Amino acid sequence: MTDSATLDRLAERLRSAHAVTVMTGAGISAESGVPTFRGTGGLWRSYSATDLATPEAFVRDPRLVWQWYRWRRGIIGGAEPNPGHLVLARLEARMPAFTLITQNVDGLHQRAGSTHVVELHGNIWRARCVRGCGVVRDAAGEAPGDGPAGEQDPVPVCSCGALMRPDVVWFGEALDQSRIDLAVQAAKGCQVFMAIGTSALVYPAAGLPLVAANAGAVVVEINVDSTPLTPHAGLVLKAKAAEVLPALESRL
Ligand code: BV8
Ligand code: ZN
Repeated sequence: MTDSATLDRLAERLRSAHAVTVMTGAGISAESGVPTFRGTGGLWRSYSATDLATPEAFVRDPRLVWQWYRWRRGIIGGAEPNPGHLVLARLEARMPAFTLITQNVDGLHQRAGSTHVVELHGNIWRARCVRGCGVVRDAAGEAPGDGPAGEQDPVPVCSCGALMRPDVVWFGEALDQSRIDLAVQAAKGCQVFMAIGTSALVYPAAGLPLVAANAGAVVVEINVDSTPLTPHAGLVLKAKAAEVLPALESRL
């Protein structure tokens, strides 16, 4: 089936749907210049994300981990939401029930105007106390000199004296239960579930499209590549998100 025929089918399903759920991964931010995890540029120095995005890495070398997050903040801070993000924000405004679940910590969906966003893996622009004294600060509140005087790349310290860490979910860490519940509810309650720009390898997020399929929704995959989800998808668009989403919107 051509992409055009698939786009027509998808537009038809969206028009008749009451509830639509979208789950995004790093691929939707790729055209904003934010490196994906598995694509080229996904490596920082010689480290892969799974090396650094772990509690063990933070215990081992918190400064290195903060250097990595600051590097990513630098890239994300200089990036703009792309047409893919913008179409999803507009779809939210026009659909009766629309839930956007993201694995991304970049905050670009919110900058595009999306309001109903479930950030499964947290947000890079917040930091929280490792001791869990409840202090959560956004990057703006983080003074560059927020560590021993004059130290390059200081590790931010909480008012209780403990270290601050990025407010994201690391590998081996449990996701926030209330966010998982929201995501599962949205997957079970939709007629159309769109998985956009995700390699569908990281769990529990990668299980959500199948939750939707088992609840009777049509699963749509938008990705430049095939993934473990492709065989389970009812509609597949092998295309760039920022190119195909405006084409979809023009059909609605
Ligand atoms: C947990 C935040 C347990 C940090 C992230 C079941 C089976 C196997 C393994 C597991 C399992 N259950 C749990 C695990 C372990 C693990 C896991 O899934 N490992 C994988 C690697 C096998 N999961 C966990 O550890 C989770 N926690 O299970 O805890 C527990 C329970 C109770 C008590 C204690 C513990 C936590 C997972 C979350 C980790 N944090 N991020 C940070 O960002 O710094 S994950 C991070 O990686 C992202 O958030 C995202 O989820 C993932 C990357 O995936 P994608 O976003 O899809 O990006 P990727 O680069 O891989 O792919 C991009 C895709 O886009 C590609 O397909 C490409 O083709 C496409 N693309 C590129 N350009 C475009 C495009 N598509 C369209 N348009 C384009 N232009
Ligand atoms: Zn604290």
